[in-house]
This record gives sequence, structure tokens and C-alpha cells, in this order.
Amino acid sequence: MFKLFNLGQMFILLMIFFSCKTPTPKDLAKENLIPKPSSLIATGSSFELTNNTVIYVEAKSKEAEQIGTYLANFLKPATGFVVQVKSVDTPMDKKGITLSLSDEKKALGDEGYELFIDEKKVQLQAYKLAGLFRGIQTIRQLLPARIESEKLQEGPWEIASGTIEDSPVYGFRGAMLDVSRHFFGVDDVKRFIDLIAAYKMNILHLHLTDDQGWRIEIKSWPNLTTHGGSTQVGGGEGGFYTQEQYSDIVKYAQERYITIIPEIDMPGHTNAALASYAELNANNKVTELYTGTKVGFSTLATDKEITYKFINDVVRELSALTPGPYIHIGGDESHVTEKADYIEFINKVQDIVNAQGKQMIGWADVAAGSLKDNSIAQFWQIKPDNALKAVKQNVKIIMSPATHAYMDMQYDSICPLGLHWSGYIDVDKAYNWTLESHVEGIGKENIIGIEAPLWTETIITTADIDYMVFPRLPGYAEIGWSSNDNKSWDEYKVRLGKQKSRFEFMGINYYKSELVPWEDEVISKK
Ligand code: TNX
Repeated sequence: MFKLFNLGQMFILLMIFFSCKTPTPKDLAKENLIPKPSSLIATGSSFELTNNTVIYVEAKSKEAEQIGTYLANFLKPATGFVVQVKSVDTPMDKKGITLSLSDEKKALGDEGYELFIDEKKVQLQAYKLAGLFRGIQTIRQLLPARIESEKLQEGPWEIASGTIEDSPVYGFRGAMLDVSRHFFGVDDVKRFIDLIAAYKMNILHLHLTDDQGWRIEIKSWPNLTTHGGSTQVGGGEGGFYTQEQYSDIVKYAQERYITIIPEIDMPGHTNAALASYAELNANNKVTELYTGTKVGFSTLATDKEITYKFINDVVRELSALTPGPYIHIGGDESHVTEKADYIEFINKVQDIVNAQGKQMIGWADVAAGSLKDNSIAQFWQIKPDNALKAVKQNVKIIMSPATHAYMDMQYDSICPLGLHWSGYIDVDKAYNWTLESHVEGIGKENIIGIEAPLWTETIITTADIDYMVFPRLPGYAEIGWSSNDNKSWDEYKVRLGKQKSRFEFMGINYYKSELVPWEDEVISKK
């Protein structure tokens, strides 16, 4: 009998057929990236990630290898692939995913990156490591949403081909988490870090102390945490980070190219300290611990020497735990501190922070003092007077207007969580503003970036955090990263709506605002 092929030949032919399957056409321009990249050219084809894909990194950089491993670890749960990370001299010569640093990419800045994708490779290049890390978040969003799943999912794992060149407009893009009003443990903070990292934010401001709780161990003043950290709003048990735990958070953030800014709020918002040490009070008596939500009733005794010894100890210990350049001293709502005392206090604390080699950040209220021009003021109030006063002193501004950027504000009047003293902030209002045209007299040259705070008077669980943060946070990330050209709510809301499946695979309890056209991702089958 005539036989065309024997079994062995059939097998080989089948192997050839499957290894040469034609790449799926895909349009990079239709991918929904947040934040929107600076420039993008689509070439209509795709790269497929398989069990054989290798991530090549520069042999000379340990950190690049860590970033490669971060990517491999990220890819594993959903794909089931054990993607190898290999260090080589010139990754760019290889097929697969390549991560390389290049001085030629200097124009993209510290966080910019270039991504070139064709059928054989995904080449990520950056000037600095942070750029590689940000670029990986883009690769992540170019993969199907189910890549975010912690459970095994079906492929194919395709990435649309083309080139993306991308860098942020602002170098400071952050969120704040208040761990004082309600305490959140190390794992919750790490999860928060992962969520902001996914949208290329680079700052996490931790509001570590307030009237209701002191959350960071200070070895020279132990009662701050043992007593001052023992409760929270509503009277729960509170908690605090040991210095070791705090360093673990800082390291986790560093590995994601995120700077932690620790805040010790003073001279007001200090009841937890005043309840822990009698000598910090004007009348030498400890106060009761506080579990309510009023503000503006506490103050350190600003005219006592011991107060400045205390602050010096706190700032010294905290600076030693802080690789980043900033220490935030709060300074807001010190309604029971005499004005003249407040001014003197801020000036002294600024010197204490500077003496530890750190830059001082304060809520814009601190502009009442004489600010050094390396200090930074954070604009938050409805009226911009304090921020304008800071600008007059040549001080740079972080934009956190409570009317637009406060993630503890309710979306609308029936929102089950949050406050509304600065108004309701639905997802459109959160997105529809720009940093440089928000306040007359505060322009691009005065602004270092954006920060969206989450105060936690009403926020108790991580599900609560998610609900207030999502879907507003990706918009804040885009406000800080992307240029204002071609930006509009109508275009953005479509991209945001397409994040639905991604949020769900990420396990985010997001608010399903009716303003957003939520859309499930269609799974492409081969
Ligand atoms: C004002 S914003 C505060 C916080 C509150 C917040 C609630 C700022 C610097 N101070 O103490 O938690 O409002 O939205």
C-alpha cells in the first residue's frame, strides 16, 4: 500500500507545524494602557509568551536580574510557566524578553523606558532600573487581564507588537495611607504598594501618627507604641510596626522603585504621644487615649525643651530607617497651638529634619513658618492660601487638593464609606483636572507632582481600602504620568472600563461607578 508518511515523519511534520504557527494579528494601538504612554506605534502582529520564553538580563546588574525575577514570578501563577531568568552580556542580541540598561536612553529620564515588541522578542530598554520596572508594568497590562490571576489560566499569552516610548511628566506620583486612624498591618501595606506599583506610582506616604494611634516603634520612647499604639478609631486594638517590620516595608517598596515617605504629624494630631508621655503636655499630665474622629484638639507643648529632644530622637530614629530623602512633619490643623508658637515650632523642626540630612515636607499649613527652599509643601485645603504662601517662599508643591484627590471622599451621597467635607468625588471629577492649571499662581514650575491621600476614619478593612482607592487611583496615576495633550475623560473612561477584568483578577473590591462603561475582556482563543 502507498504510504505518504510514516508515523515518525508525521510527528516531525506536526512539530514543525506547531512551532511555526503564525502569530495572531494584534493592534497595539487598541490596548488599554493606564497611564497612557507618551508615544506608541503599532505593527499589527504579536509575540507569544510560552513555556520556553526566557527573560535575559544584563549580567553586570544584580538589580536588573531582580527585576527579571520579579517579572518571572509575576508570570508564573496564571501561566504556570517557569520562565527562566538568564544573565548575559548583551541581552538585546537574544530572542525572548530582554531587559537592558542603556545610556543612549538618557533622554527618557530615570523612569522612562522603551519597549520594542515583534514576533520573536520583547525588548525593554531604559536608562535606569526604575525605568525597567515601570516598563514591566506596561508589559503586564499588554498581556491578557487573566495574567493577574493567582490561579492557573488558559493561554494564549500574546502581546501586541510595536514600539512604545514612555516617560512621566512628573517625577513624584504617589498615594498616602493613613495607618493611624485604623491600623493596617505589614501585609496590607505591601498589598497597597503592589496596587500603586501597577499604575507606575513611585511614592507611598505613610501617615504613621495621629491622635488615635502611634504606629512606628521609637526605641528611645517605647510607650509611644506600647500605649499610644494600643487603640484606634472605634476602640479596636490598633497596632504598630516594629522597626524591623517597618524596614521590611521600606525594602519591599524599594524593590518596586517606590519611595516611602514617613509622616510624624505635629504639633497637632499628637494625642497618642500626649497620652503616652506626661512631659510632652503643657500641664505635665497624660491625656486619655482617643478613639473618636475629631481633629484639631491636641498640641505638643511647643515651649518645652523636652519636646525638641523628643522630636530629635524620633526624627533621628526614623531617618535611620528611611533611605528616601523626605521626612513629613505634618503640621496641619494645629488649632490649639498659638500662632507664634506654631511658627517657631515649624522652624525648629525644619532644622531638626535638615540636621538628619533629610528634606522636610509639611501640609501647606507649614507655610506660616520660614521655609527653606528645599522644603516641600503639600496642598490640600479648599482654599489655596497656604500653598500660595509656600510658593512665595520658593517652595515646591505636592498637589493633593481635597476637592479632587482625596480618596476618603465619598463618590456620592449614598456611598457607604468615606467623608464629604470637601464634596463628593466621583471617578470623572477625580480624573478631570490638571496639576498645573488647578490653582492660579501655582504652575508647572512650582509643582513636583501629585499625591492622593486615603484617610481612614471610616476605612477598616482592605476591602474598604480597595473600594475608595479603585477606580480613582489609576486616574491619579495618569494625571501625574501622562501629558495633557489628547487626554479627555471620554477617552479615558473607555480605557478604565476595560480594566474591569483586570481589577477582578487582581481581587480588587472596586466601586462600579455608573459613569464608567465597564467591559469584560474577551478571551481570544486560538
Ligand atoms: C483633614 S488633610 C485632615 C485629616 C483628616 C482628613 C479627612 C489633612 C492634612 N488633615 O486629619 O483625616 O481631613 O478627610
